[in-house]
Amino acid sequence: MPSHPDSNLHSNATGLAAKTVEAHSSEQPLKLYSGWFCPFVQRVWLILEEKKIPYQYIEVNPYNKPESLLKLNPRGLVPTLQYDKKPLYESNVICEFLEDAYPDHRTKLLPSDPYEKARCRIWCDFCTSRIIPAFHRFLQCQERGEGLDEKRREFLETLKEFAKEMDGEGPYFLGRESCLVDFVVGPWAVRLWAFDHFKEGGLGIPEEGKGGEDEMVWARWNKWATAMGDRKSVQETTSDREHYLPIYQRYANDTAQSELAKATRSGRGVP
Ligand SMILES: N[C@@H](CCC(=O)N[C@@H](CS)C(=O)NCC(=O)O)C(=O)O
Repeated sequence: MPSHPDSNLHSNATGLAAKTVEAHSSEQPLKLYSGWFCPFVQRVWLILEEKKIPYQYIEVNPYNKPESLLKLNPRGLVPTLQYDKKPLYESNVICEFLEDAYPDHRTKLLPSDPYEKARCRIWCDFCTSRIIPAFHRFLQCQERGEGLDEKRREFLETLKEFAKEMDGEGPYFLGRESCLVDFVVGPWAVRLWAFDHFKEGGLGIPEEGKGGEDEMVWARWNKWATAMGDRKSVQETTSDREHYLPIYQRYANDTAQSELAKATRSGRGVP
């Protein structure tokens, strides 16, 4: 079988993320099987860092799956967690698990009010079921002009819908304190540079003062995105941009179309 094109991607985290990896290289009962480049991993990684939970970081390439990963997760996806010698996977599930399993570790991720908690889960789901698919349809669009504009519009609509749900003041989704929703959506927000880099016309969020009737919504989005980009945990789990470039380059041209379709059908993500 031909090897997956991402099987030879850069082998390890770089920049500030490399320092975080280094700080978590010693043996711990809680193990994170990770790919440095993966936004689903970053969700979990952010929460481990935010909550200061002791963990061991183990870098694997999920496109060249080692036996150690397959033993824990037969689908061989990252993130995979080993907890008390037992496996756990699916980033959203792991994030909530960490909240439940380490109750004394603050930051608290979900409000105790049942309605607010459920509302947070709706917006976590919105990220997975609406924002991420629209992100990929836009990144992979091979058309130019109207075809590309339509995918851009569709993606920006999901961001606006999300921004309208945020607390008015912010900067985070629920207000002054960050919550699960911020960490579930954040990894894609800090990858938006890929559109300016690879797509004609760029990401297309209007500049300040040029948002027309959406001016306030974009101002709120920008406040949130800036707060996320500035957050220590986000910076310390992000590698140097030059190593993400070849991955997104591949997804932004047509060579990865069929992989994305296959991955989406089987519930897998792509970087
Ligand atoms: N639904 C999974 C998606 C995880 C995922 O797709 N990770 C990618 C890397 S970004 C992966 O492991 N891909 C390997 C493969 O597709 O075989 C989650 O939320 O954890």
